[in-house]
Amino acid sequence: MLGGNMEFREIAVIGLGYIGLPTAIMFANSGLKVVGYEIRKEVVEKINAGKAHISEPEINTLLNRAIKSGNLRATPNPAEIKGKDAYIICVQTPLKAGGSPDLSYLEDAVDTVAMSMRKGSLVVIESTVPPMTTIRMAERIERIIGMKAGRDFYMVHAPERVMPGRIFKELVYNSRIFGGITPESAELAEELYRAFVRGRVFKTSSTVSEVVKLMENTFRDVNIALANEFAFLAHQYGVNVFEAIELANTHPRVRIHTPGIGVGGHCLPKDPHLLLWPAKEDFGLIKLAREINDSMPLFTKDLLFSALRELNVPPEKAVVAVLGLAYKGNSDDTRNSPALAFVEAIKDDVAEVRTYDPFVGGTAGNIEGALNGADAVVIATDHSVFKEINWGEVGRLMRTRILVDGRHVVERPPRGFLFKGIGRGDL
Ligand code: SAJ
Repeated sequence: MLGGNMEFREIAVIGLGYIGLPTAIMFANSGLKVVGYEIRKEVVEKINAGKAHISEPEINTLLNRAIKSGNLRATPNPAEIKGKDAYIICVQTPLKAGGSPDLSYLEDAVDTVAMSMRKGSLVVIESTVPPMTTIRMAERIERIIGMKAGRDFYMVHAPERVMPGRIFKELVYNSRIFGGITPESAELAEELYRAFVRGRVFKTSSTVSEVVKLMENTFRDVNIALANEFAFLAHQYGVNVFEAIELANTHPRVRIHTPGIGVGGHCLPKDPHLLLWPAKEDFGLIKLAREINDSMPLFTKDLLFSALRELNVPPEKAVVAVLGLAYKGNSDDTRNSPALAFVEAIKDDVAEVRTYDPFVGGTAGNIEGALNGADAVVIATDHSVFKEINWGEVGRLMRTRILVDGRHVVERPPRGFLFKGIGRGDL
């Protein structure tokens, strides 16, 4: 059945990662028949066994429900996604070494969809992409199957906006933007997503929707860079930047973000580059913000080394424990993590680096294992458990008691420690 009031019964989700899997689960638990297409065979096996390969609150319960209902199954076989009412593409769009977008995953996914879809199918791109990409992908499908976009099939950009840690709530209650290559495509997307979306829906063109998504993350990245510059100034003026930010944020029109060891994840470090990529001229502010945020692991290194100097610990003899490798608190996600960049920045200049992260495998078994005999401990991720550390107790295990806080986890410097913190110019 073509055009409006289309019934979406059977759909396919392409790419079962941090966005694709929760999205597939939501549609399946809303009564649609969902085939999840994923090239990683080991991920497919885990999912069909009801085990998620990513950590997110509620995910295993909701995945099991979807699998048990028979509404969701995963497959690495493209033959199993033929003739679906809709295809939702949730593949990664990383950057290449030089900073240009790598759209190869997206192009592969679009080609697979083109070879699988039928007349009247709706194709949704949830991946974050440079402006005008959805139109280019529609043209790509037209070239492959000779059907006309907007007449024989529909296409929309539907950016995800969810925050890891509360994905399932935000999938339902966040407002959504549907950018269609035609208004009808956007209408159809609303019909499809109303299966579980309760938030407000806004419809626009695909290029506006692409730009909006990139603006959202760039806005956050630039504001974090500003907060980091305030932290630099706080060290010069001898003030506690967090006290100053708290007070400034009491102003009705001020919302200063939180300075820290850096900006990680799959989105903020990359999206400003996607926004600027097709642009015809240079845009300094957005680029400078990226440079400032990328410099924060080195700023943290300077804090550490100034503490080692103060206590006459030669860096090349120093044992440094790093708490947290994930890019943000209570997550297992280490993509573009500033904590990893920090470890990389110090590892050749100190005697030993030990890491401890309760969410990430391959680190010390417990905090005691990381701190035993260490000269310095650096907090690189704001996991909630780190707020509970009894510094008096664990400090006794250390050779030298240096504490560097890269994530404003420690409110009051513990006694007996030389304490340094990003933005803590008051100490
Ligand atoms: N960070 C700071 N200071 C802050 C806020 C964050 O240093 O004030 C750091 C975090 O520690 C982390 C990085 O920035 O390393 C990014 O964390 P985040 O919590 O800002 O965002 P993500 O990447 O987990 O999710 C963002 C969200 N975008 C916005 O809030 C505008 C989310 O809504 C998007 O869906 C997601 O990007 C995405 O996938 O695009």
